[in-house]
Parts: sequence; C-alpha cells; structure tokens
Amino acid sequence: MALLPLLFFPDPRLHTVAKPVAAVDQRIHTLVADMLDTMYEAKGIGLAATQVDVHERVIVIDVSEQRDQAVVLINPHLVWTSTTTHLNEEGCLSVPGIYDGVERFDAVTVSALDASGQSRVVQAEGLLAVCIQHEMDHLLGKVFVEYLSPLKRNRIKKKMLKAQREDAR
Ligand code: K1U
Ligand code: ZN
Repeated sequence: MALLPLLFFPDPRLHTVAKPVAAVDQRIHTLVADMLDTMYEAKGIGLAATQVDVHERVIVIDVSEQRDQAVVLINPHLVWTSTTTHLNEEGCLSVPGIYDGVERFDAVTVSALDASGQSRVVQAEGLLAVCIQHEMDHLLGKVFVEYLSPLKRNRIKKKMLKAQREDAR
C-alpha cells in the first residue's frame, strides 16, 4: 500500500492540463493502485491523477456504500451529456473542509480505458455522474471552487493559505 501526497488549493500545479496516457503499462497499474489506496485512506469518493501531481489522464472513483466498486477511467472523454442539469453539493480532497453547490449534467456517458487497458463505456447518473464531471475537470486543471463567485473563491483561497501556514509551523 502506498499513499501519495495530495496537492492543496491554491497550488498552481492543480491548474496543469493532464496529457493522455500513452500505454497502460506497469507504471500506470502502480499509479492506479496507489491512487485507490490514497482515495480510500482520505475517505474520498474520487481522485484525479492531477491531485497527486501526476499530469496524465487517470481517474479513480468509488461511490459505493461498501467501498468495493472502484471505477478506473484512463483517457476518459464524454460522449454524451443530458440536456438537464442540477445544483449538487461538492467537496474536494484538495480543498478540505469546503463544500458548495456546482451545476452539473444530471447524466453523462463516458468512454475510457479501464485498469487493464480495455475500452469501456460508462453510463452514469446521480453521484457517479457528478463525481466523473468533478474528476474530469481536475484533468483539465480546473478545481470546483472556480465555479464559485470571485468573492467566495478569494475567501476560500485565504482560508486555505492560512491553514497551510499553520500546518507548516
Ligand atoms: O476529487 C476529489 O477531490 C474527491 C471528491 C470527489 C467529489 C465529492 C463530492 C462531489 C463531487 C466529487 C471527494 O471525494 S470530497 C469528499 C467526499 O467524500 C464527499 C464530499 C461531499 C459529498 C460526497 C462525498
Ligand atoms: Zn476534487
């Protein structure tokens, strides 16, 4: 088991655009296993490689109650989005303690490679759909607080920097 260090907002590395994975090889298998360990340890429902300072298109998700239904999406892309959207309460492991509403598509269909490099299509609604959209934003260098007003975002930025200064003491 290996836990990877997380990047915290407003770390500029969270704004890096991830590159496609060239080959699902042993390096990617290890990255996926370590990301799952890190997500479960942090009690998150998702994690993007960007958040552990790896700028390749890899996402892990588990929205199940039993925490035994991991979804691994490598090089994901949206192939369909619903016409309807909903305001959902979101959190982020890179912005601890902050929760706010973000408008997301109610349902999405995503095409990706799985952990063994096989192509798969995932149809998602509810929390899984919200989480996929949140994690795909991370791969584009976007953190959910960027959907909030500049006033809220600046308050969150100051709060995070203060907490990080205190943690460093
Ligand atoms: O990407 C991340 O930082 C993980 C994030 C995923 C996420 C949570 C909620 C909505 C969209 C995406 C988290 O896991 S935050 C912590 C958490 O477990 C959680 C927070 C709010 C609602 C449900 C779960
Ligand atoms: Zn996040």
